[in-house]
Amino acid sequence: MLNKLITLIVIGSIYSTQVFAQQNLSALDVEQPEGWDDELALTIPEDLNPDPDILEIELEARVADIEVMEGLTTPVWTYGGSLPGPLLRAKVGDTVIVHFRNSLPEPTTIHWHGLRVPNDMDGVPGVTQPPIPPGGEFRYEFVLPDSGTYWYHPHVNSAAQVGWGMYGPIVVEDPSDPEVFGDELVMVISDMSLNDLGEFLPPDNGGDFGDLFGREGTTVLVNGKIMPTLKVRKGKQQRWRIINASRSRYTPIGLRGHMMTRIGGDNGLAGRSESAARFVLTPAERGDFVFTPANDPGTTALMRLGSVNRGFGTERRPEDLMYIETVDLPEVTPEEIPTELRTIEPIDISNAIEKELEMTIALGENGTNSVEMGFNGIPYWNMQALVARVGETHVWTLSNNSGFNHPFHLHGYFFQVLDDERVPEWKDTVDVPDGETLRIAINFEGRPGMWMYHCHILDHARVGMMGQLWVGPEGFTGPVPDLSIPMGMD
Ligand SMILES: [Cu+2]
Repeated sequence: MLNKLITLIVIGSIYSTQVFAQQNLSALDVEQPEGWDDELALTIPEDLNPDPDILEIELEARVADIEVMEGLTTPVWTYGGSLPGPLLRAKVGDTVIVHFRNSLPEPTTIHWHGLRVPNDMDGVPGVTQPPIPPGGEFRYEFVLPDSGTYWYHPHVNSAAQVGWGMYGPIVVEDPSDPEVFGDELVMVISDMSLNDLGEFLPPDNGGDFGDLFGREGTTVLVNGKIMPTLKVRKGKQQRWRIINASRSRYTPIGLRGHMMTRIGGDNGLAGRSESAARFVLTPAERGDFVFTPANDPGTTALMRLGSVNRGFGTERRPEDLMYIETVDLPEVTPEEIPTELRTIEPIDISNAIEKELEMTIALGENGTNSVEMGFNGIPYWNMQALVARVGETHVWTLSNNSGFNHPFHLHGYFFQVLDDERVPEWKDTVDVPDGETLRIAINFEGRPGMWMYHCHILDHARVGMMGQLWVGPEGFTGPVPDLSIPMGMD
């Protein structure tokens, strides 16, 4: 009897020691669950250059048969045959060399969204380079000056080409990022317009209404997959770098019962972290989050894109996105995420030059029967370039009473939104909601040339909501080049 009691006490104490130990494990003491991100794996390109500071790859744009919907093949337009295109990962200061070949049936280019590249690497047809014809090649080479989450996509017939699958992620690492952010997962959210046979609907589906509302795809994808499963362990944090690569869809991110911690966005870490139940990403916008799994072990949750109203009649029901499976392992204690992340000095606007841009929609006006969008009432094919000079600081007032939200994107330069309510951060794409006015500050720190600005609802850009910015050399006083863009250069 006594022996039995002693045995029980010993077993009991071993058990409680184990439980105690597991309850005290912190997020950094354990690995992610086995195969946690297998279903979200991205293609990693072969680096042809032995120099650790150079990422040199071959990239071919081509049509590839991909099983997007189960049991059906879709002729997806791809970079390198994968959907999304390969993940370009490098660190701040590295050089990227891309030997690009166009094997598509129509011209294309690559625009490196958000990267502060030299002007001739910006990928805008007829502006910074000729369109690359079928069978043509182009060598892109640039240095990565800034950490952050970026992406690449065409700037030719981009509403259609992006809708057909032409996008890929870029991560520029900052080696000094704290380990407590967790293991990294890059998620490219996109959508495609497919029929029941897995075939693409026409890119101009819905005619004028499609242009006006922006075409949201029928099928939502994460890393090219419908409803993949991500495995998590309760308390074990993951760093989600999310890119919205949709041509028109806004993506509200969140999971029931969880607070998301946003640590950054377009151009690296924000000034401080912030928590909320959901964050909306516009097309082309990125979000950098720490996700702390809070569901009980052995349960699976459905993560959805929440409902969002981006203007008249656009509100949708929530859309299924992916499964979050919490594995059956004891929970661990999450790491503390710092609040202060980075010092972001406000741009000095005391001598700023002011510009005003109103985002406008004309319906059956301007002598046309169709939808025409623009800035200050002018579509891009009639627009003269805005002018700046290296060394200048500008404040642009972006106003919108068009009935729809528009995500404003500026090529080549980061900006700051002048709004004390917002977390300080660098951005290249920002939502301008209907009925609101936003002021952004830009410092033209270098890299003269012709740059673009446009709405990143690509259907809106195509029907005119796009313009050019000519950044002249420092102190330039000569005549400004006459620079409207021909139609079709979107
Ligand atoms: Cu728009």
